Amino acid sequence: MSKPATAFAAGLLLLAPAAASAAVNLVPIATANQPTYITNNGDQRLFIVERAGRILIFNRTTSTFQPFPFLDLTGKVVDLSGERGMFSVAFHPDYATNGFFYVYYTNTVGDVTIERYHVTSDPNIADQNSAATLLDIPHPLNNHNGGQLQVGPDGFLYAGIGDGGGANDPNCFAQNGQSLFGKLLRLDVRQNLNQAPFYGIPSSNPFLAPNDPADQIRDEIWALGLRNPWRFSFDRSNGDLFIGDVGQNAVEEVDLHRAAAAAGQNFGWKVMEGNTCLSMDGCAAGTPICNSPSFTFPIHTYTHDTGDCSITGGYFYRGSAVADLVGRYVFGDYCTGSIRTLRETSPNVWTVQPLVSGAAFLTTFGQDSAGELYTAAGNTIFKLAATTSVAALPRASHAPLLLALALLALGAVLVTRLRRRNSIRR
Ligand SMILES: [Ca+2]
Ligand SMILES: [Ca+2]
Repeated sequence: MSKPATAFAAGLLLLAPAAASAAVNLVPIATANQPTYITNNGDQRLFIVERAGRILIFNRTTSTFQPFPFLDLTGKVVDLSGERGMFSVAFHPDYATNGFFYVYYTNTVGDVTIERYHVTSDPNIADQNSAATLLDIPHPLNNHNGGQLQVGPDGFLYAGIGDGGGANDPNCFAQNGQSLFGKLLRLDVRQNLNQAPFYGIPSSNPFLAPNDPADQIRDEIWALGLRNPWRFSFDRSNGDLFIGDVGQNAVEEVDLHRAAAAAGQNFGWKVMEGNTCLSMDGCAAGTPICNSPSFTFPIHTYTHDTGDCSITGGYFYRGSAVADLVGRYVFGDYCTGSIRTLRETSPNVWTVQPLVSGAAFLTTFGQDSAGELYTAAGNTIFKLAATTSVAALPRASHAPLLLALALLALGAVLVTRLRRRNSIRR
């Protein structure tokens, strides 16, 4: 059950910046039940997706949740085995006039499902019965479900699909153009608004005929060669697309698809894990080999050597409240909760910097309408804030209260960690 954030709203310092890093704090603002995503629709509301199938609305101004979920699909998302659940929501580019939005979840038999719903006359309540299915992709294994939806600056709906699960992509789906697994899809949701499949193919998609005359690659595909793109996002300023692609056993990576780059990029999985040659087992003849120049290589990799295990991609910061984040891509690791930034210190050279030693089970980042960033770890939602906001707290007169709140918060985090040991590790 989600709770209003009264206990956390004081801007309590819980997690301190890592040594020699930027001045940023994670300020707890709310709790929810296994939040998997945080986003906005251009106003004060944060839309918080819970893994079990609810979308909650949290008002940033009042620091309270709406009393009822925006959407409750808990009846449709009943299988939470492995990494299954509901993962994101995105709003139609014409939402203001048509009220359509999209959700991505695994259904009762594990199929990757992308559906459209409609808001009611109450802007805080969606019509539960307005479902229209865009894609239903059978997915027998319960890991690598992908899960990100984003509307790009071009107004198209992008969806990140995992490689189909198991380990090491045994069927080489991510390199198979006839499979939607291991791909980034780009759909025109302004086409077929009132008829199945409720999307069309953008005329500029790279594998639409005549670019793909033998139709070897499905028309929906925008990019190939991803393992489990657990969070991708567009730089809201220039449209560059950053992808956090989860690795197998050794290497996590950040990929960049610049707005000006040619469409149809191949990010290399499973031929490569990061910059390492991995395997061609199960791949069809003609699949590019390791280090092929046809691959797009990551702008950053990191290993599991120090406890990190699974990247959680974030956002390129375009807010204003945290000066030290300006001009940086912010991302984290699910296991350690460490949050880091990447900055392009010279053309095509990206420099990593530790930002904050965060809380484990870091599932997602989110962005509000002003471009400020949030993250979720365990059941707690944090705002990334400048340290000055904490320094301004009335420490002297409220020190006992703050200490009590800190102990409560710490206890909640520890309980959360224990409960979530086996939940949605990717
Ligand atoms: Ca095609
Ligand atoms: Ca790759």
